[in-house]
Amino acid sequence: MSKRPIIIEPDPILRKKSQSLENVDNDLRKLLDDMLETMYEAPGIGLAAVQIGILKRLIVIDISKEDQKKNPLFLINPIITYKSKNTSSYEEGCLSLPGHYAEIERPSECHLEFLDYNGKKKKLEAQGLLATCIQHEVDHLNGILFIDYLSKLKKDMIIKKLKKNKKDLEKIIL
Ligand code: GNR
Ligand code: NI
Repeated sequence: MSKRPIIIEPDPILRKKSQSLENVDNDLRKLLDDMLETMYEAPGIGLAAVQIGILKRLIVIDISKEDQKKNPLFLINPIITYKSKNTSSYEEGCLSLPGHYAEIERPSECHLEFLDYNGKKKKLEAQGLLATCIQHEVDHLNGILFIDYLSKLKKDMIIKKLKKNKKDLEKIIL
């Protein structure tokens, strides 16, 4: 397994739509293993392949607490088949928006169909943090970030700060 660099906003790759997978083979599983290591190292509770620059419909999630047994979830070609009318709000973060957090309201429950690590078709009914995380990650596959749900003013302010961080970093490297 190897850790890969995470792409930070603003970057046009994060706005592209990811493509479905045709089959699940060992190369794909190697990529999923790299995604999981990258997520654990970050650390984060979810990661979409686009965040390491790969436009494929792949997600890894693990919402287990630090003192709990790891519980990785691999989602290939996920499709949300149901979103509840009820909503709930969580303070969201994103590894592609380091240092920025915001309360985001989303359906509190969702149902999902996907292929698992072995390419087997699975269904999942999610609530709470898992439902929020799944929706955040599926958004990534469609080029959507959580800041897209904020006012234009708040969103522009966050993008401006991230841009400045990138510029300042360039100066240090050059
Ligand atoms: O690590 C993460 N935490 C998080 C918290 C609330 C809602 C969603 C998330 S996902 C995020 C990691 C990430 O950027 N995934 O794309
Ligand atoms: Ni994210």
